[in-house]
Amino acid sequence: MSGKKIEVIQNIFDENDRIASIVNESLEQLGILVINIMGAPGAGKTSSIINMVKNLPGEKVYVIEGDIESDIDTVKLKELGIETIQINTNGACHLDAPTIEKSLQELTIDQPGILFIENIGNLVCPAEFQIGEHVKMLICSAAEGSDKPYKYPLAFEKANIILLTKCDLKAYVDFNDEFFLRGVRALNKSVPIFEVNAKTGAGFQEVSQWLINRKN
Ligand SMILES: Nc1nc2c(ncn2[C@@H]2O[C@H](COP(=O)(O)OP(=O)(O)O)[C@@H](O)[C@H]2O)c(=O)[nH]1
Ligand SMILES: [Mg+2]
Repeated sequence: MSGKKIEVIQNIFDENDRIASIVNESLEQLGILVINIMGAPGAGKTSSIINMVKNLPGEKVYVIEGDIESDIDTVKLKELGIETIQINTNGACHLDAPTIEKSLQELTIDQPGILFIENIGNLVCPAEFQIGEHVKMLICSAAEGSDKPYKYPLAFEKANIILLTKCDLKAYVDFNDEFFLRGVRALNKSVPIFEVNAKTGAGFQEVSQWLINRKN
């Protein structure tokens, strides 16, 4: 790659990080904990948000839904009474900080709480862009197979918390716990891993408690 090209890409990352830290600090001052939810398409990001919210009865919750197209998840969350706004990237494979900064103008933040930002379904690019978050939450489903830490290391390396979703499907997809755990620990020695099942809600009380502890 030419020197000029590398310089331009570096400038894009620098400008993104500059705006990400403005978003991060301004929301922290309002008492908002920002969670960047990353994971492959269909990993269970929206289902996890719904289950976490159910276990956060005392908290004000805000959601920003990121999708390439459609407002299906936003409609679902709004029907449950969750304050949600939609971002459509029209092709872009990740959210970035300028997009979040702009979308915050649409969100009425009237009290402290937790802001969940569901990133675009993609196990690669979202891990490379800060969006103002305090916590990077990786959603990885058992159905994706136990080799994902080996194939998509950056997302696992950067995660502050991992939810292993669809644990009810482990037996059907030959999920290898030991192999998965070894892969995660080689990249990230201390990240907490919560095993959950969005069909029954199992494991989400512990996840929500972790978020409350992190916020306070
Ligand atoms: N069996 C099972 N299905 C799940 C679980 N979590 C999510 N799903 C299903 O997986 C599909 C994708 O979930 P969704 O939350 O929309 O994933 P997203 O694309 O990452 O937001 C939906 O059909 C969910 O009902 C789970 O824990 N167990
Ligand atoms: Mg979703």
